[in-house]
Amino acid sequence: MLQRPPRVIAIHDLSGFGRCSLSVILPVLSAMKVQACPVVTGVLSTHTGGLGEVALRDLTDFMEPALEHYKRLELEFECIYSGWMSSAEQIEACLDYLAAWPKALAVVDPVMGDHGKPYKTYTPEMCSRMAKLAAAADLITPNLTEAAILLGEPCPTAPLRQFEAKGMLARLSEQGPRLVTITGVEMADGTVANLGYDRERGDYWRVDCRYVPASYPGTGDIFASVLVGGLLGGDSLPMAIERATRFLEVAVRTTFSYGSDTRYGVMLESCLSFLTADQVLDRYRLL
Ligand code: PXL
Repeated sequence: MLQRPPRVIAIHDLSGFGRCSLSVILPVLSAMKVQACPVVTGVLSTHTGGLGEVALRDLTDFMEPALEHYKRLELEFECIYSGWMSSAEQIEACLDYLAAWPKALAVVDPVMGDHGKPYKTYTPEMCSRMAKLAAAADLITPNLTEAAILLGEPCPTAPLRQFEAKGMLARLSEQGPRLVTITGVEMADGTVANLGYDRERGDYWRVDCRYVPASYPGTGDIFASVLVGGLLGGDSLPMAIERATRFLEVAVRTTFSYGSDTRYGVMLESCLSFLTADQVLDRYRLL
């Protein structure tokens, strides 16, 4: 038995304003009793989603020396969890982190885009390297846009039927990861769902989301962080997906009720205590 909280290397950017990446990942993992050790890929004034010209410091040259230091310290980590990258070389450097702790749960959130298109700073080269990194992961957590980019397919514009959703999950898993989730999938039955697939068990899962007519940056980061915290705390995959979905519902609905500027992200500060409350997780179902 571990005599300390599980430890995660979190390889993400730090955006000062807009509630995404490490600004939300660190509080979520801490609240879930997981020690998050950030390796910062870049420092930004804000996220790149509609707040104008950002100030950005790329930290590609920080990643390798930080890795070497952790190796010298012979630190153990139970999980390596990566997200937004500021250069193609950084995506490559993540592979060195995965290789250094081969037994750690390798979680790649292939942050590349949303709403059918790549983010401003993501070049085609970065997207193809991200596909290589995703192939080396145990678990990937794309949204529907990122899932399509990883598969080299056009982003679906129509709601997905059950067999189409299962096909996407299976094709993503064939690229390497044993566990796959896809967030924010509009299903043909009229609901938006977060989906999961466990290749070893052969099980497909869905957790339906209560609809809110607004979309906020950082929700993918929160989803993946709660998923990581849940899995490291002993959740099954569908339980962890439901935990993340329920938490985001509270955060999104709270924020929506205040009518805040969507670009400012969700009001995590007001909702964090929901993460530590006991919950009955029984609303996941087979896809
Ligand atoms: O939430 C994903 C994300 C992370 N980091 C930065 C971003 C975004 C999405 O826009 O711009 C800098």
